[in-house]
Amino acid sequence: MTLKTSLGIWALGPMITRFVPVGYQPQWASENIVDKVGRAVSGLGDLIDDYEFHYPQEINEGNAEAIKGALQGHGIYCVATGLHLDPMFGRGGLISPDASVRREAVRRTLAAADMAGSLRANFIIWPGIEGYNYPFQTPYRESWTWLVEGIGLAAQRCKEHGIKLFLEHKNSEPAMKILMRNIGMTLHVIHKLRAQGIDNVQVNMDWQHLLMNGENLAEYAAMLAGEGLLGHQHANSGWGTFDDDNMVGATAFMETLELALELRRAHYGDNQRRAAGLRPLSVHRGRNRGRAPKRAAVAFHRLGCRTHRRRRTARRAVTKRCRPGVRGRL
Ligand SMILES: [Mn+2]
Repeated sequence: MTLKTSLGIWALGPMITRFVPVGYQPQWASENIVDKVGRAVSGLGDLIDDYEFHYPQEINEGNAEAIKGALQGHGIYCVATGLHLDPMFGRGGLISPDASVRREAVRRTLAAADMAGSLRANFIIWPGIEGYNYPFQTPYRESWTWLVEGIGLAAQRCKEHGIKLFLEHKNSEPAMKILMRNIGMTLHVIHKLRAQGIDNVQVNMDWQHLLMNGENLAEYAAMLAGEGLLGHQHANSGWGTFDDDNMVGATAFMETLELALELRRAHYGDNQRRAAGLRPLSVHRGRNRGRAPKRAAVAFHRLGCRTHRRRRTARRAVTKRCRPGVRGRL
């Protein structure tokens, strides 16, 4: 199994909560994204293979080249949609009842898919702002239609680029009731798109998003693998029903251990590598960590590999074979 890691660059932010809106590490609030990438790469070295960015807040047409330089040979595995980061979409983007807002959400989502395509990265839609906060707020029937339509357009654009679309579900926050809130609703969207002939969509399991739903990690990894839908992984953990985004296995350790076993049974890294020549596993750092937890998180999912040494050897081989343009630091 050839697992690779990627890090969501947003984890190196100011650690904002609604009680401390400047963040617990306010010194990073105004940090330039290129400097942030440099800080990540110099601090993490070969613990992390590749990186992930939101479009357009973190990566966009204006800074992509500078970011690539700062990555010093590390790749960009995924670009994620950033509608939830813009106040314009506070009442939904793809499902906004305002047609002009909806059009802008679709335009940006397709631009994000184009950015991913231009980088040979995959595209993640976590539709966290596509939901509602109150009863009687939402025309549910139309909202669901718009959601499936919008995701379908994005999937089609990804298909034209030859990349995958990963769908990531979560039940709440920032929208209190997110439409695509569990694994079943994610499969509903995927099957609606399959019926239209769109088959480049897989599930991005964000582990705490499953745990906070009471969804068992290993069961769904195995089920998705059986359907050819086991996509990218966002690895993290949490205490209960909130998205703590803690480091991997800090809680729910046994469930996470069982997941590691199922990923191995599914030949997870091998499948990914054959399918896309890219890296399947991401480690998200949440709010409360320093160097040691990062190392622990990375060490954890090496459990899925026979030895770290073999992994590194295999990784070098893959890099040489698949990505001759990448500097040979891996
Ligand atoms: Mn995630």
